[in-house]
Amino acid sequence: MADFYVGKKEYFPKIAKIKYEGPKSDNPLAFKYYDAEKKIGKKKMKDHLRFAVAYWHSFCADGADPFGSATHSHPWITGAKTPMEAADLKMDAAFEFFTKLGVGLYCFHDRDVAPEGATPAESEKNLFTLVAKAKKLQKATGVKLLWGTANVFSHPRYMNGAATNPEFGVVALAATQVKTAIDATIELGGQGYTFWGGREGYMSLINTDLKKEKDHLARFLTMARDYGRKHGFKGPFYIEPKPMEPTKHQYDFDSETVIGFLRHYGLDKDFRLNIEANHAELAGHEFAHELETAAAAGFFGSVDANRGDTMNGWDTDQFPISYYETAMAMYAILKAGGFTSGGLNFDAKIRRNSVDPADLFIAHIGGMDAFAVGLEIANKIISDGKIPAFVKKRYSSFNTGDGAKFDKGDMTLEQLAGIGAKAGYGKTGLVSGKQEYLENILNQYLLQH
Ligand code: XLS
Ligand code: CA
Ligand code: CA
Repeated sequence: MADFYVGKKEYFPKIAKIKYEGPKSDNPLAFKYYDAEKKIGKKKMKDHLRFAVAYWHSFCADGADPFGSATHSHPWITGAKTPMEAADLKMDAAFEFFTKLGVGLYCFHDRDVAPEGATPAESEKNLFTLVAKAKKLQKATGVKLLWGTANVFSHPRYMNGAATNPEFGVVALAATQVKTAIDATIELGGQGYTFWGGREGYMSLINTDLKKEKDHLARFLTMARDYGRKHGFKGPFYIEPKPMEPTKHQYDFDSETVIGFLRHYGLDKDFRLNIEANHAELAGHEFAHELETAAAAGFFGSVDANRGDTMNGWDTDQFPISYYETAMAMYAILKAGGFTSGGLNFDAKIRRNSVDPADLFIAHIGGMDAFAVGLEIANKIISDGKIPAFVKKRYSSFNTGDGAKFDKGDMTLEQLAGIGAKAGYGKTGLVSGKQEYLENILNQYLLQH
């Protein structure tokens, strides 16, 4: 097998397989920190990080924004005569990219991979033509599908939502897509299936029956779960929280909201969360907060790795670069036991003015390096032990005696109050949280890395 895959045509002829060259390298097309085979604790870096490439941003998006048209002219799109031919070339380009970058996983929406046809049956046929090709390429390259999903938000018919649409006919058409996308995911051995509630929310309460819409969302997810399980899909279904954009309010607002929703509707066994850094920020949370919240409730699943811009309030989907943020995220992920069927999917896009073919590689290299550093620092936090030991000690009054009884739920409020009354005020509570001390330790790890 060649070092990388090339279809009928090589799309990135000037770029060879990306290698690890170490922190001193000044080659923009080399990893400085991501050393796939390096062992961190018990696992190799590549097995800890489980990177995936997002088909939509990397091979479909063209740099257009609300103020201007496309700036990225992809040869795999411009060189085709029909949408199906374009889809075929695009898949060659995608697998060339995955294998040159050395990423073992990818994610897609149905419509990223194949165009919509004139009827639902034709759309299904289109998708399965490309699924057959993907199956061959996965086999030839060893690249696997992290998760599949359906785009039930871009087409105008979904302007009022998909599963939460006030019109039954649209809900049924969304089902045709979701059913087929689940079939495609199963056919490709996809390790998960994601629901991002694109337009599952409202623009205004004045025209919305909120309770009905949430009930319908749960009904739809339950049907999808039952269908997947009946057809042999064993992986997790993911909900990807996002508080707003495109709707003013999205029902899957943040981790805590989604966990409550899943429990309320009895979906907590089959669904986990796919947490995106930029969406956390839009919800007013740190990325690590969303990860810890999911993990604490047993809902940690997968990650969409990117970042927003702290100066503005929209979903800029930039490539991650902050070591501080990746360190805190990887610390949360390691504490949660690491990834099982999830991974780090680069739901990130190069900027509108990043028009060199190499920019797509450079952006991913930076993101992979940022998470490699994050992993090293997180591992250092755990192996050095100062920070975890501090946190452990901070709660040590619950380890023995009355504290332990309280912790186990073995006490009434009267008993608890009695203990407080007997002890009196004294200096109880005046213990330093040492936040700055701990932050300085983390900075030391970062700089000594
Ligand atoms: C959009 C979402 C989307 C999902 C997949 O904001 O991030 O790309 O990840 O539908
Ligand atoms: Ca996402
Ligand atoms: Ca996003």
